[in-house]
Amino acid sequence: MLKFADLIDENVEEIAALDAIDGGKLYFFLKIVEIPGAVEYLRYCAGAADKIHGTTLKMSRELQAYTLREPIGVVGHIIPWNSPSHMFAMKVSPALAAGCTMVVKPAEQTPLSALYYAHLAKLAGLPDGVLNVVTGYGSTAGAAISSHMDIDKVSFTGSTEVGRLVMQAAALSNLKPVSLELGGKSPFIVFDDVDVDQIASLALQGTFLNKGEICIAGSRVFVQEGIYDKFLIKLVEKAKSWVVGDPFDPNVHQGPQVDKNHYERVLKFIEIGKKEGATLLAGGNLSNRKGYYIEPTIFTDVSDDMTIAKEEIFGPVMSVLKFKTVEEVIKRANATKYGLAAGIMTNDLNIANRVSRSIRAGVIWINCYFAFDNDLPFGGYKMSGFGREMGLESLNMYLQVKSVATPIYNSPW
Ligand code: TXE
Repeated sequence: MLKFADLIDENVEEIAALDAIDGGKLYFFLKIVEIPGAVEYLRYCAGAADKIHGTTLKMSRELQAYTLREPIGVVGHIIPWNSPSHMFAMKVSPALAAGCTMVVKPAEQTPLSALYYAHLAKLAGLPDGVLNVVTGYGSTAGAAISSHMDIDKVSFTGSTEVGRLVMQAAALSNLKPVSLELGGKSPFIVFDDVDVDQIASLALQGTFLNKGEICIAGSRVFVQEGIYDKFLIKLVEKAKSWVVGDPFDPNVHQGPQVDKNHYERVLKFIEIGKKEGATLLAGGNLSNRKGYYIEPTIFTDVSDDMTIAKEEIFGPVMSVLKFKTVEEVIKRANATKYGLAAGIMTNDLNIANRVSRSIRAGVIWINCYFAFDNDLPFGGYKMSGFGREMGLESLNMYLQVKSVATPIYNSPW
């Protein structure tokens, strides 16, 4: 695994170029942040590989017993297109450390880096058959994995609709355990006491990073009424300097959407936002360059029941919502079928503590957003799925616990 990590480091420019070409992701972000982060997680899991063990149990009867933690078996990883390298590492690293073999199916939109990783894994000396990459469409290759009788576990990241199909196929085949990381509509809550300039920048990143194609995007921005107008002015000012263009240009903040289908889907949401009566404060237009570019778009006067406030758009579209009290914002932030992440921006410790415990989401960021770390478990509540990736928690998804017991005095039971 460490050799595999070194080889990825050595080829980072080529892999970054593949993900940029395939997905329209920013080349420099891939090269400097995303792929090095993926490699670090591979190393983190490699470090855990020889420290997996069970426990000796103190039994209530005259039995000696212990647990073994064994690899779960053959794992199927079905991954999406929005962060191909990060997703690959997040799924493959703990499964390798746990001692599993696996079949990885990258998304049909972005299969290139996964194939390159398979090639590097072979060069690193991983035995044949341990890490297999199979490209193909979801309804064929993906469905073959989730319904396969010889696959022991499926780890899926993608849409909530397909997550349901994966779980159904697992239930109808061999009842393999499933972990699902699905969509989100995360609240980014801004209280009156913050530094408006700083938090407006963070809010912008929270929605528009990776052109909004990110499951934890904080695209429901709740702003407390005392700073609402000031905050909007800052947001618009910053959105104007957000550069959309060629993902290989180091000065660009946002590349094109992944493909035509998705581009049209995002545009449809912008139209729905206008029709349902939200105010288009910034963006909303196509960029005048050729390709699937969309301007960073900000809607205000958004109410909780509007489609743009409820559905995951997965594009550069922010909804700004005004609130008055802590109680009110907790209720409204939780009024969603999703529960992946939340951002709480305040210098008031009591508010931060109270809101972080009241929001039903798997990751809460206080005065930061997208603050990932190898050690930080990541996963959803509600219809954002279940199971935890990253951290040492992720190993548990790929391990079985076996209990072994024997009488202490050799007396038959
Ligand atoms: O995802 P799909 P799509 C959300 C986001 C996006 C929407 C649609 O809102 O706009 O989903 O994206 C494989 N059996 N997210 O349609 O189809 C597919 O080949 C087994 C959030 O691209 O869920 C791909 O490898 N597998 C998200 C993977 O599932 C199937 C990331 C994801 O594709 C399958 C992506 C089937 N029947 C989209 N059908 C996140 N949580 O980060 C498809 N697949």
